[in-house]
Parts: sequence; structure tokens; C-alpha cells
Amino acid sequence: MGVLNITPDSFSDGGMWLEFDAALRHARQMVAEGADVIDVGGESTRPGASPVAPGEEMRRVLPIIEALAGEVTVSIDTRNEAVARAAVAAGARLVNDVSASLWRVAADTGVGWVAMHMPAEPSVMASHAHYDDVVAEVTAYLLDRASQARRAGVTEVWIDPGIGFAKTAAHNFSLLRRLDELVATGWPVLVGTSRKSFLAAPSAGRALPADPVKGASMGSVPERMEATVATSTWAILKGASMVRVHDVASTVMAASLAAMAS
Ligand code: HH2
Repeated sequence: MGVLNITPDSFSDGGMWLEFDAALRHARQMVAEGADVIDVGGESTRPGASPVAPGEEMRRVLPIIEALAGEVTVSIDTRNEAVARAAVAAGARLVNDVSASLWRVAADTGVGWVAMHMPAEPSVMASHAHYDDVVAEVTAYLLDRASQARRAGVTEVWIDPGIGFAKTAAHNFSLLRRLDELVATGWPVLVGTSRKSFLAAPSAGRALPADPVKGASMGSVPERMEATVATSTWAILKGASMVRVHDVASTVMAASLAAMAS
């Protein structure tokens, strides 16, 4: 799943794809690199982000969804019901629901649905990173939502632990280490680690060498690609059925090699 954020403020690609032609080119590039799904989002859910009005969110995402829908499977990354319905009408075939509450849209329209674990609104979620057993609690939450969706008639249901959403680095690593427990539920698992801040943890306390080409430290956001590839490949080897990434070519290559070796 390749990420296409049409936002001014997404944490790693905010402002890069606001212009329609640039967004379309980038989406097509990700498809050429091996993305099976393009995940279009019009609202940042990074910690501390402010909500976007549904009308503005639709203005951002609908034209690109219409343009891409005939070329590739499009998912709509939203927590707003009206936006999800409009996106499906525009051609989206998957509702990537970070609020895990919009399964009725999928039930009514026959599209797929992703339930992601996010225990609190982005604006306040940093203070909600408290769990006794993060893996057990996330699994129970997702099982409950997935069963409700299935009972409502959704045939394609995905579960996603919501890496980085109200979770410390230790929580994120626990979820990755014990991802097989989520996979064992039988629901297909989607995992998104791409460029997230916990990936800089191994470099904490020591300066990484500057990237010889780009000059920036390899721990900074655009240089978290290696860590994204490593954790995405790990997730696939642990049984994830899909990974959500900004850097499609490198992840596809690593995952394909890992599949050949396993
Ligand atoms: N992460 C982000 C957004 N949507 N959807 C799923 N299913 N899983 C994820 O892990 C996930 C997601 C956050 O990343 P990004 O879209 O790059 O940033 P922002 O929310 O700032 O737009």
C-alpha cells in the first residue's frame, strides 16, 4: 500500500502532493514500483494534528481518487463518514479507517474496510499511551471491531495495530515482536511503520553519520527509509498481509527478496 497524503501538514510528506498533477505522477510512480493499493489521505493524524473540516478533506481527496480509480485499487484514509462515503462514490474500494468505527460505510457499499487501533483523538493521543499488555489490549479491541463489521455484512475486513498511535517506542516494538499474535486471529493484518518517529530509536543518544548524498542525518524523517524497509519486511515475515509505506520501490524489493529466502 503506497501512501499519498494530500495535506499541508502530514509529518513526512506534508505539502508535497497538494498539486493535482504532482499527486497523480507520484501515485503512478508508486504503482510502477509495485504498489497494489494507493492510500489517499486528506487529513494528517500525526500526534497533535488538528481536525480538518469534511468539505476541505473532500476537496483534497476526491479529484485524485476519481483520476486513479480506473488504474489501481484506491483506499481512502479517513475517520470521517461523509468523506468515506464520497470517496467510495468516487471509486475508492477500501476504507482505511483509523477510527475503526466506519464499518457501516463498507457494509452499505460493499467495499473493504481496515480497522486501525487508535485509542484517542490525534490532538490528545500522546497522553493515552498507557497499557498493561499492549498486544493483548490492541488485539482484543481489533477483534471486537472486526467481528462487528463482519456481523454487519462487511466481507473484506483488515486489522491494523496502529503503530505510533498513542504508543511509545516500546509499545510499537512489542506489537512488531508479537505480530504473530495478531496474525493468529485469522483476520488479514496491515502494518504501517513508514518513517514514524520510533524508528529513530536505535540512533538515540548517538549521532548517525550524515547521508553522503543528501547531507542530512540518517535519523531524520526522510532518512528513515532503511528503518521502514527493515520493519516492513519484519512485519511481512511475521505474517502481515499488507504494509503501508511511502517508499514503495525499496520495500517491494526487500519484501520480494525476503519471500524468496523464506
Ligand atoms: N498511519 C498513518 C496514517 N494512516 N493507516 C493505517 N491503516 N495504518 C497506519 O499505520 C497509518 C494509517 C500515519 O502516517 P502518515 O499518513 O504518513 O502521516 P499523517 O497522519 O501525518 O498524514
